[in-house]
Amino acid sequence: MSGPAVARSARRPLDEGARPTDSRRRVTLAAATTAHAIAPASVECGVDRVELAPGASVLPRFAAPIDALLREGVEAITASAPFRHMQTPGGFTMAVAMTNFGPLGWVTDKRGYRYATLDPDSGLPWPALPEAFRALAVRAARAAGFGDFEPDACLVNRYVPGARLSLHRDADERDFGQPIVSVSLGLPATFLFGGAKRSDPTVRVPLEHGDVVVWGGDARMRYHGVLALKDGVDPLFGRQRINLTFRKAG
Ligand code: MD3
Ligand code: FE
Repeated sequence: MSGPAVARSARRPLDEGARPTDSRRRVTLAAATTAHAIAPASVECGVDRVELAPGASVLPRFAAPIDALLREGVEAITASAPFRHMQTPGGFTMAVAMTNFGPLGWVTDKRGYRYATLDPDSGLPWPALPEAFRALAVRAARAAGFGDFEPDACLVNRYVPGARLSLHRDADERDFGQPIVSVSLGLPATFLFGGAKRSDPTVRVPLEHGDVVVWGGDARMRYHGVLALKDGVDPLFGRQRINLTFRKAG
């Protein structure tokens, strides 16, 4: 096996003062996975990047410089589209609470999984996606080699201690050629990254506050999930983890 697949240059994308990924964390991330070479695009734009597998890149702390703004944005939308625990088609209540931003929102109920233009709880359109959120996702996708990403959906997941997301694939979007950009905020979590089949082995990827992961290419349809959240207190988000997933769903 080759060494950790990481690269970093002096220029930072969002904030000159942002701290670099410490070397222990780079090694932890790289050791969790099979190391892969880094495409030149991310090196050119000066972004730390760890490639978990072909098509899957972690951008450690990429969102940290705008974390306060992201928290305010999430708080603002939940005033009009509150977090709720949706029902799976099989009749289970999800442990993760969800809401959405943008033209399309992911929903699940007894009828199945789908994207909807209206919030089923209010009958109103989902809150608009703030420009700073959209720009963050576009920049992250570009840094990972996906230059023409235009998200039309942002699913917001809230985990409290004990909440987990079982192994699944994201298959409700129209074009699987489009990546998914995920932003982790608040308490750390252990992400499970599997293979093409549910029964394939998984690797555990630690995700921390501010980490952005871009899932595209060969990684796009792999099984994945999140282990039960450990208790703790995040200085900005408190006793919870928020995950934003930006998608081109329609
Ligand atoms: C790997 N959310 O909302 S984001 C989901 O942390 C979801 O809340 C998790 O899985 C969370 O569907 C994980 C990371 C993620 C998103 C999409 C993927 C990983 C992925 C698509 C393919 C492979
Ligand atoms: Fe998913």
